[in-house]
Amino acid sequence: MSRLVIFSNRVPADGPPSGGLVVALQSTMDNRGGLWIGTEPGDEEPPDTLIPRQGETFDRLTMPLSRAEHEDYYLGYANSVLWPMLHGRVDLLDVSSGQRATYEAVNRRLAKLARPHLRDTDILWIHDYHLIPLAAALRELGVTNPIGFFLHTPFPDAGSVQALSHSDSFLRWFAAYDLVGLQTSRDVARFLDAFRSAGAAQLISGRCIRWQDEIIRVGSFPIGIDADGFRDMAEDAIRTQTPPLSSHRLMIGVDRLDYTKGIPNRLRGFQTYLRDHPAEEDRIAFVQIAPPTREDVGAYMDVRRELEQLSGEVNGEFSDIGYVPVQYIHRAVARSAISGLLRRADIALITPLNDGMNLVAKEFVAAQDPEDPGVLVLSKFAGAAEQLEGGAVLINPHDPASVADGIRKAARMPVGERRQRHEQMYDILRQSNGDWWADSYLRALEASAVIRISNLASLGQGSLGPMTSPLAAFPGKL
Ligand code: ADQ
Repeated sequence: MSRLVIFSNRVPADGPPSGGLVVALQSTMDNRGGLWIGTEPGDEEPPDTLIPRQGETFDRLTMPLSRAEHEDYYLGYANSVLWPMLHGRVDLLDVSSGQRATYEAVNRRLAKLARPHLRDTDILWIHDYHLIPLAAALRELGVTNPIGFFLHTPFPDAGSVQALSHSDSFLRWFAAYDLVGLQTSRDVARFLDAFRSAGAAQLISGRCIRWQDEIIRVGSFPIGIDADGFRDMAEDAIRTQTPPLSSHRLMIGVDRLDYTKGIPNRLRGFQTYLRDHPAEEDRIAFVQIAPPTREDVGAYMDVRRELEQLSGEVNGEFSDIGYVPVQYIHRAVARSAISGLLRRADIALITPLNDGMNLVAKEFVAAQDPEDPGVLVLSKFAGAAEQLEGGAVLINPHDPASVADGIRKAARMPVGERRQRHEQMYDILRQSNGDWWADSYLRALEASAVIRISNLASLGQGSLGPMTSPLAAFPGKL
């Protein structure tokens, strides 16, 4: 088996994983071994070399970033331009051309420093929006290995891509990959449509496009979790943890505190629910865990303020002796404690405005007691909705009445229906778990690379008609 080399912005430390990308990839690397390369914040003058980091099951190398690189590459271009753009929040774009140059320069420096550590037989798998130009930089250095890319965020609509002043170079970065992996088939349709909208695109198949003399392959590979492992952790957790002291039904939200996660929207939806259902027996205690992330970026401070104000407002309006409607925990909570809380919860309220997948939705389903499962209330804009739409209660996070209606439906759902919905979702999680995700992606990557190496040119031949919109397959859904 070829050695797998993963690239991502951060390299995980030894110990329990945190964050969606690491949660999903670490078990693959624990089982298969290999090399994981990333960056880390460094000093004013970081060494121009990769530093080995401690780790047991696989090797790790990091490239320390200078303070200026961290500011312009990580906080700047990646998190203040690409992250909002990829989530369709072009109103939050903070474009400064210097930042883009640093973003490309960091990718080129990483390619140069990684190059001597690569073997001819390695398979390279690059992750997420921080490192999109890395394959192009590696190819410039003569790397011919299979190189795949996986985007953990949604792929945006063509209009958002065009809000970048260099949208053609953004699209071109993807052309250096043998395979671009996205979370959902809707993302694939948007990806193809972005090339169509940029002009001179021809669809070779539903998964392959010719654009400005480049062949680009794409596929949807919904990221999965180890459902049985998470269920076991949740069972252990409730045996050892003290239960919360509330006699009310428990509803839970778990997110990084990010404006894409729609946390203020869910509080407004909960507020609407409480206004519409004043009876004692309809009360629900809502626990929202939202630790800080990216606090140096302005938009994150705004959402924190809004959330603090809204939870105070809801508690002011509805608190009673023995009842506090909202408990907002603004710190990281251990994964095992989260699994126990998810298991205890009667409802999970997951309302992102836009989300690549949302692993918490899957973790909630995995954590449930199959005999008495809780109900997943899920935004239709989470990637997870594509797989879980038959079992979850889907809502529109922009409409407080829709959120409130989802909560009411979940709170009143009879046990028979809860069991049947849970069973359906759990089966899907088991079939498409984290190992399946990585294996199916890597198999497809190897197949794509074989085609590129053996016969790239002939694929683009033949008479291909003008491309129609791939989004036509998603009527009313976009
Ligand atoms: P994230 O935006 O980080 O991931 P998510 O998919 O929900 O979002 O994954 C978060 C992971 O971190 C989960 O395993 C969760 O349990 C954990 N986590 C979340 N909040 C936590 C908290 N308060 N304390 C401790 N742990 C917490 C990105 C994309 C997602 C995509 C993933 C994986 O934005 O759309 O699903 O990558 O591809």
